[in-house]
Amino acid sequence: MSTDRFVSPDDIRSLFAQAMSTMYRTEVPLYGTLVDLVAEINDAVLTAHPALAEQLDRTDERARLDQERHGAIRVGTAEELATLGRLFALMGMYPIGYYDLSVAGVPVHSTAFRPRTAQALARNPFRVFTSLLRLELIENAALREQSAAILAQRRIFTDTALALIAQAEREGGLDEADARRFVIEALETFRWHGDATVSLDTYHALHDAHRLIADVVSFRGPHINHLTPRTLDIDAAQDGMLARGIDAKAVIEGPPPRRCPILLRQTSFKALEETVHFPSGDAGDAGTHTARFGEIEQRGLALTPKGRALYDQLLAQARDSGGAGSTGQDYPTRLAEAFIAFPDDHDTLRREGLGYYRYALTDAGRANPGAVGDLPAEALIAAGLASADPIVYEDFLPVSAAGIFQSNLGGDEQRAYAAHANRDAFEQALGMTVEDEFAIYARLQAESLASLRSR
Ligand code: OOG
Ligand code: NI
Repeated sequence: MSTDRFVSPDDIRSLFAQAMSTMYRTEVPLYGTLVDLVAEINDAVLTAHPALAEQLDRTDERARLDQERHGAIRVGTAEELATLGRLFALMGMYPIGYYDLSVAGVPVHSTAFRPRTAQALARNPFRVFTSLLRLELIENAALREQSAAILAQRRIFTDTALALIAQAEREGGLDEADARRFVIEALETFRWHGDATVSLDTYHALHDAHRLIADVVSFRGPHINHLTPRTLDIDAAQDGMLARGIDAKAVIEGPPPRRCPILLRQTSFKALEETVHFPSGDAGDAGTHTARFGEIEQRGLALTPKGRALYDQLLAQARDSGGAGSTGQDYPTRLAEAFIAFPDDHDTLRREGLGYYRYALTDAGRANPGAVGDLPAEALIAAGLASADPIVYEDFLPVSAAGIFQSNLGGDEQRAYAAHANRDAFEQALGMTVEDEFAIYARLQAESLASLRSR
């Protein structure tokens, strides 16, 4: 049976990412400024560092760089989350990783929907950080019930989107015309609504319980709250934002600047205060809401569990020293000092098993299969017969995500919930299990090692 009549999920994802970017540029013009800034910086970095440009060519990251984005949304019910899971599956995006943000005072738990094979990631790595509101963490029972009742009323997907999802599941895909319709219909779920569904009084009550609850419960849909282009130099991006007078977050989240970038570094501009219409009284009320922002990220080496444990330990050390968390003028210094203990050259990172690498034969290796034989990878690298390039981190960091949430909730609210990780409940709501990110990186590395011998 031929499946040619169906558009590949990778193509649907690319179309969707492009459509989302175009929509958000119109909705939040400052996001367009960030995209332009990042394009300028990336051009300059690639010109100044030909070796990096070659590495990105080898790892298929260069072509995707201009298109690369992540976004984030927050939903209110299990049904919404489960339907999103089905919608993203049509675009080849699957739930990877479980993030408990209650520890950071944000009443949600989350996953990232993203592609997971080397080929799909090379085509377009679009990812959406997706959070589910945890009503059970609201203390006020009446407010909890009111929120649940409001959420039960809303329909965040169009009828056509739902019909196309069901059709694709039944038939195994979407043809070109249906794929285009699906992208247009799916986009509706992520659109901003300037009119709330609750009265201004209700909005204030929700807001007093937690700003994020108001954000999820008061609107017709889970508006995309930011989109993030990927830069090759986040320090330059941060300087560029400040130079343009953009109200950037005070500190860059994640590891300090390094020669060999690891994991993820992020900065953002603070959420905009937007006018919202509330349907109270006869004419309604005007109010404001802060939710939508823009972010820039720099991605580096994906760490193994061993490397990640070291990262978590050093980050905690930097944040705890002086008891000042990530605030305080001296935080960048504390961070840099703590991370002296994290090796910063790829040979050491690789040999100590701290990160994942993609192995490939060099021209010399391809020309000389006899010499390659069964030699271990490290011996091939030493002999110039193979290369090892960092596998890029495709996921998120809970401490950083909490910092991004906090700086964008408007105000400096800090609320503590005890740790409430509940992966089982999240998976049950989603109707799928979330995949382990490390298993995916390990598989990508193993595939590349196998390819050294497949001749
Ligand atoms: C998500 C914040 C997390 C990131 O890049 O860590 C995030 C949100 O505010 O909904 O996007
Ligand atoms: Ni983000």
